[in-house]
Amino acid sequence: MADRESTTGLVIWTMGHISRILINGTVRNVKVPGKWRLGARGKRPIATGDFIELSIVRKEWHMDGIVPRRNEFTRRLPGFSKLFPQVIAANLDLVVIVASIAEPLTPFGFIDRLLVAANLGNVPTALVVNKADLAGNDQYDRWKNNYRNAVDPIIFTSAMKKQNIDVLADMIKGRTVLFAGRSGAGKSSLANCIDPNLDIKTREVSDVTGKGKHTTSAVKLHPTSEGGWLADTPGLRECGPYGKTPENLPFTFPEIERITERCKFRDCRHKTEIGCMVTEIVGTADFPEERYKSYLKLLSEAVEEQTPEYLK
Ligand SMILES: Nc1nc2c(ncn2[C@@H]2O[C@H](COP(=O)(O)OP(=O)(O)OP(=O)(O)O)[C@@H](O)[C@H]2O)c(=O)[nH]1
Ligand SMILES: [Mg+2]
Ligand SMILES: [Zn+2]
Repeated sequence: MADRESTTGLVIWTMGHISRILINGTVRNVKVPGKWRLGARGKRPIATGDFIELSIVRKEWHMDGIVPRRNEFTRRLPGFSKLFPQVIAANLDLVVIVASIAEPLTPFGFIDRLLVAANLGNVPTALVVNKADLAGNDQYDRWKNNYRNAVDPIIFTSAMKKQNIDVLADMIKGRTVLFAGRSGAGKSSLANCIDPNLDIKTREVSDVTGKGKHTTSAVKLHPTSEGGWLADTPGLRECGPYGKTPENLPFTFPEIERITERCKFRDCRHKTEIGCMVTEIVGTADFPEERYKSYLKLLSEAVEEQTPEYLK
């Protein structure tokens, strides 16, 4: 009897019951077992960037297991009352949060949600503020002041005027990177600037809503030069960071995390507690008001999410 052939493959793209997996240099369609599909109760679904243990059974590749992830970028699946994780991508070197400074302006609150999701999943982050050609110095300062202590690096780009594309290209060189952000922010445009061979589709920002329409349909890894991978995501409308709790949330805000030990109470939630050092610095350069507002909003969501069903 021949040895059972087995190997490890990389998920390039996955949707429903089919994944496209790079197996020994060839991309193949492989069926996803029910327990690893999106929405399966209590399980982490399979994701782009996953390494899969595979073996050949009756001439077909079968998934035997998901190699434990080094990290993951996950949100709660929108539109469900129950909490289901949607792993957007796994095993990343970097999440580049692509925001646009205008047309459409990405709200700070949304960026904060992506930062929290990445921090919860242990994925390093960078903030790219695109469409810099549409903004002036005062707006750059507003962004820099808000995010200076929250994320590093922050770069201002223009896909249209080709500003700072070299800096971005250098940042992602040879790495596995996910571009995340709202529709119309310019993720696909930036990806194409970095590597014209990628030829990812872009589309006009919707004239009616100014919000931009979805042009990218699923998270897909594209091979880049020098051995890296770039995942272009469809614009995310919502991001509910999955797995946040009132206890872990303070550690996903670097401004809080840096000084949280100096609060009087160990379990301080940095709201109205006596001896809270965090509330002392809110509104200073160390912790801008807008970032604190995001923290409070996410904290109340985290409290809500942990309320047992029978009390809701
Ligand atoms: N002025 C200006 N327009 C830009 C820039 N980058 C992208 N755009 C325009 O913004 C629109 C949306 O760009 P896309 O690259 O498709 O945006 P996306 O983030 O990939 O959007 P989805 O795929 O829908 O998530 C297109 O019309 C681009 O030409 C920029 O730096 N400056
Ligand atoms: Mg796109
Ligand atoms: Zn505190």
